[in-house]
Amino acid sequence: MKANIGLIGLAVMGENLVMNMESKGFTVAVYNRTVEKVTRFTEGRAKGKNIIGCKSIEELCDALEKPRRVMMMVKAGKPVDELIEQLLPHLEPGDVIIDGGNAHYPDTIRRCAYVEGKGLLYVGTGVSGGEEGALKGPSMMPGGSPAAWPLVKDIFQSICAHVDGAPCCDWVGEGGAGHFVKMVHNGIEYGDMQLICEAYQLMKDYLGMSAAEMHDVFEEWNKGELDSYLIEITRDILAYEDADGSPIVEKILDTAGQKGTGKWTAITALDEGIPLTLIGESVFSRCLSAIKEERAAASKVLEGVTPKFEGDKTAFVEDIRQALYASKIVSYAQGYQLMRAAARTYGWNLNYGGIALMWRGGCIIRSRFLGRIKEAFDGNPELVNLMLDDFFRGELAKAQGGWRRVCAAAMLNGVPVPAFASALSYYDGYRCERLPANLLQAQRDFFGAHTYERVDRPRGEFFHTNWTGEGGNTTAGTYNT
Ligand code: NBP
Repeated sequence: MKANIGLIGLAVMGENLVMNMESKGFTVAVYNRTVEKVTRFTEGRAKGKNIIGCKSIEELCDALEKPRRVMMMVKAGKPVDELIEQLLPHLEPGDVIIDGGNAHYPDTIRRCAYVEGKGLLYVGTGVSGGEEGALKGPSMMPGGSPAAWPLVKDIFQSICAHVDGAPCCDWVGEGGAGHFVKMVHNGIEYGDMQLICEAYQLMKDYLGMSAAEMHDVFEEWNKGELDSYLIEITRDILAYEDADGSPIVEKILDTAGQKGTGKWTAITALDEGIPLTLIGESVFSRCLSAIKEERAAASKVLEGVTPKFEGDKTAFVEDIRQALYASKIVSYAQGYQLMRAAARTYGWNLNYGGIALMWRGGCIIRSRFLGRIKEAFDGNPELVNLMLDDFFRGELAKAQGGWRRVCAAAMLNGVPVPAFASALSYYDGYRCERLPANLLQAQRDFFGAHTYERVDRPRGEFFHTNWTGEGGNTTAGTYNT
């Protein structure tokens, strides 16, 4: 019997995806560079299952029904290029190569064109949800050669997570669109985590709350509009005790790691000219946390204030909830603006409501909130900014009082809230008809003859002032980068 799909890379994600596929009725052929892992798998967890162990890439390709579908679940980067080269001699036009790893989307754009040039099809799919997701149903974001979608749809939509019967997997778009959307997902994950951490720091350092008290707050929050996987695990983390009975969270060193997808999202935003401030601040916050020794030394010499809370604690906790909720709306609004800009750059026809649906289950940012985002984009696929949707506009209006009080109190009491504050500044900047960029343009024209447009003349006409009486009338080019 031929296998329905082949999978290369039997590490944590690959193994679990294979088990998931097999449990949905697919026969899977497997291969791993270190071949002993194939035997270990087929004689262990995969024993007695419809899983065919292969000792070489050639054997794997021979084991597959046609057109062949081969999925790579290996370390992102060079290994993927190497594997493509090893696969090509054993595949035929019409076969599909799938990369389910965390590839950077420009690599997927390049690989897709390369593989298509050889007459084959290519899919770069984001897979989110970690080990458990891979086994029980991940969120999947596939893009690449459109002709490949009908060939992989059945398998992908069988193994992915489902919410209310709908699969958390749909075709995202051409080329690198799938990996792009996965990258934005990861960036949003950075933002969601940072927002929760800021709420925690305010409750701990400003309100003086214990881990147990904070656990109760997160338990309450998880019953409302913030209901999400990350709020849920934060609730559980806060209740988790170390061997001595104290909360383990307080014993964990405060230096954050990162693998780079948040950084890629922020860099892409800079390249696209999109103010993705909240995710940017979340990446920088991890960088600031990483310089622990520098911070420890600075804490002894730099003047600040000692946080001092007076007032109604319960009311302030509600303000924090509002700040978190409003900032989260801003973060998703910014993330969607980035997707819209990239779609223009790369000619992708992204389905924004569908993307929210893909993220609603199986992945780290899964939440009730995403259902509302889907409704917003289904209602108006051309929505320019999520904050302008009637529902979210109303939610921001309701939350802004608490949000402003939290940011102000944090500033006055020396508690850092980069994500809350940058989100509020974005909100205020976005709703500001006249920003001070008129002065900025004057400065640019003053020192570099960069010219400016005037409010009393049509757009596109550029003017230069000889500010000092010494410059000539020669202007610089008016190009924008
Ligand atoms: P790893 O990212 O740790 O990769 C290990 C696998 O890559 C092993 O099977 C290894 O084979 C194989 N490999 C390497 Br390393 N270099 C290779 C090469 N040159 N040729 C062929 N195979 C090679 O595994 P993972 O954590 O399961 O993740 C797989 C992919 O999924 C990654 O891209 C990851 O970023 C992504 N991802 C991971 C998670 C997660 O929670 N872990 C979640 C979502 C996505 P070997 O056994 O011979 O060393």
